[in-house]
Amino acid sequence: MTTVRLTVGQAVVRFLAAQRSERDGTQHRLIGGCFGIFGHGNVAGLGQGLLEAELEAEPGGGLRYLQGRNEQAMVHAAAAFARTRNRMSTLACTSSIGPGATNMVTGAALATINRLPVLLLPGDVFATRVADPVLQQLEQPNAQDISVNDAFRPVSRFFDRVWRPEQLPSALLAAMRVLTDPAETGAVTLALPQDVQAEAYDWPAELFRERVWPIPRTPPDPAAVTRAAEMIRSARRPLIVAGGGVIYSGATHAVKSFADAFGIPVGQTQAGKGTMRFDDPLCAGAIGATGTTAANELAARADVVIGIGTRWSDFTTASRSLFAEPGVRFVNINVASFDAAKQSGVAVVADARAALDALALALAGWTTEPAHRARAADLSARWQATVEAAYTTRHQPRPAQAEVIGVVNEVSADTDIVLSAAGSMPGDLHKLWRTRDTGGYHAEYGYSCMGYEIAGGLGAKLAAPDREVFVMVGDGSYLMMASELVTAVQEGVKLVVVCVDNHGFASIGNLSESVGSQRFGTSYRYRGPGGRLDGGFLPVDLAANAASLGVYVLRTRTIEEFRQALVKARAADRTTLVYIETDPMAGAPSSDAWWDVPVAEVATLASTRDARARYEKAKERQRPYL
Ligand SMILES: Cc1ncc(C[n+]2csc(CCOP(=O)(O)OP(=O)(O)O)c2C)c(N)n1
Ligand SMILES: [Mg+2]
Repeated sequence: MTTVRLTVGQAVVRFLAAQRSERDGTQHRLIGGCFGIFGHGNVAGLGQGLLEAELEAEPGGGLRYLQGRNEQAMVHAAAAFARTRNRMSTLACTSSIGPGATNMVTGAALATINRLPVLLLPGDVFATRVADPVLQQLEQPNAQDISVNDAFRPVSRFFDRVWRPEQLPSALLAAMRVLTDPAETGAVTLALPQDVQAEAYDWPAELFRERVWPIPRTPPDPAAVTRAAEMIRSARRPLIVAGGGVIYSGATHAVKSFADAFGIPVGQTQAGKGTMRFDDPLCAGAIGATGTTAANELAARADVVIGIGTRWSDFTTASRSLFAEPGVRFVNINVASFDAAKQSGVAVVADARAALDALALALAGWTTEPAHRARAADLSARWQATVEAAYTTRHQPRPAQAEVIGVVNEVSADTDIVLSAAGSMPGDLHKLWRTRDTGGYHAEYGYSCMGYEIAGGLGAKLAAPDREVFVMVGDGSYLMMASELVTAVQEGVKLVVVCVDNHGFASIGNLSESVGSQRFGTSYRYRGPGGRLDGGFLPVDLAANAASLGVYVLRTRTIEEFRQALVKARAADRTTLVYIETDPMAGAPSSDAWWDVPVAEVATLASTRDARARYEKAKERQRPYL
């Protein structure tokens, strides 16, 4: 057997550079690069391996190193990269031990919830223990084989710790399998003790050959298709709910022809919003708590709901209050049996495109009544009028966020990407964004993690350099993590960042008010004379902050100024932040749907008691789907 003598760090890098994914006959590099922040836990291992690879690589080969500012942000960027590449490629992230590693835990949870592949390589404590406790080691007196990296276990789809070099091949192969399994994918964590990373071993040369990981289009069980077709044929007012699985499968055309052929309107979850053009007569737009009145009215009366690639989050089902028809039943097309079994649905465990093709054959000759299509088209047209009005309210003195969204929609080209994650922005975008292209809408709403926006924008742009990326970020999210602006500047990766400043956590302010908590603790104010946080607004200058990081900044006040600045930002050749203040009280049009946020059952405050009464009333509409 031919062997190659390399350290574990060098071997990991060489292995990752040789992995490919394949679907529908097209191959991709599986690992597009490696983000890293070095410390004693990885500088001499993976860090040294990445350096050698960079020095030895042919152009376009090796494993490109990207320098991060914050380990959490590196993982967000990797997740956004994977999402933009439809999970065919992702990035690796290497960190030191201790805080560098645990900074990645939040990113791991985000990736796993959103079913996005990311490869995490945290450094770990000494395997040999000779020098224990190493700097940053958390010692468990009762278990010496535990380190902080065990915190990755519950948030990863695969976790392994490589205590000995001999374990590396099996760890790497298992990691690639999970990254490329559409049903299992998520965060994959290989914890690498810092001494092991630098240790040499004679690896079989075979380990480093190019490997192709096929991403399957799992066909459905014919009996499941028959059951699903029977249920759909019995429907009079069916509705499709398209989730992220539609997009990852590349099934948007399949959904469109299925909807057209059988006359079934399509509501979309946050992850599924790229599925259909906004002006398609059967596109009912966003569904659920942040949905359109069109999709939500169709949902309220639907007798059969066909979920495709959705995990049925509470935002989608309006906390199980949305589907109100007494006999409503579900068909679930999903690669993961876990999701396919939800809502007591007929489970069709399969790739979305493969399942729709099979189901279309089984439904041949059937269609809904013309009145159903007409009603869907009518409701959607009415919602589009609502959107138009929200885009053009001309709210004074500061504009409404909906107007900002309208301008971004107007200035962006069809294939540009709009990206958001937390605050009022993703909900408003879900309702109001006029989707024109698959992949043009990127809201991270599985974890809805403040701080994802800029890091995610970086990942999306790295994955799609030919598309403009509009990062929509609130002041709260900006303050939580704007660090990757520096990485964007460093890499010459151009983002358009729209920073919407409403002086605090407006979304939570509104939520707080609705649960009777009077917007407590949600705006950015000084402590006032009475000892409460009700003084004047804080003098935070986020535009100056961005400029200090090397970003080109355009400050705007009116919506007209904003439009002009945005045109300029889109044409610019470097990362540009457009700053605008909006009115936190000017909300988007209502979805008429509910979201279950429990209200205090006893309270001295009248506002809370009133909210509790409303809450108890709303809960009456909630039901299990059994
Ligand atoms: C990491 C994290 N912490 C807390 C929350 C809860 N949360 C959701 S939105 C929000 C406020 C966001 O403020 P901002 O970015 O200014 O957006 P706005 O609500 O003002 O639109 C908070 C605190 C969260 N989603 N993520
Ligand atoms: Mg805000």
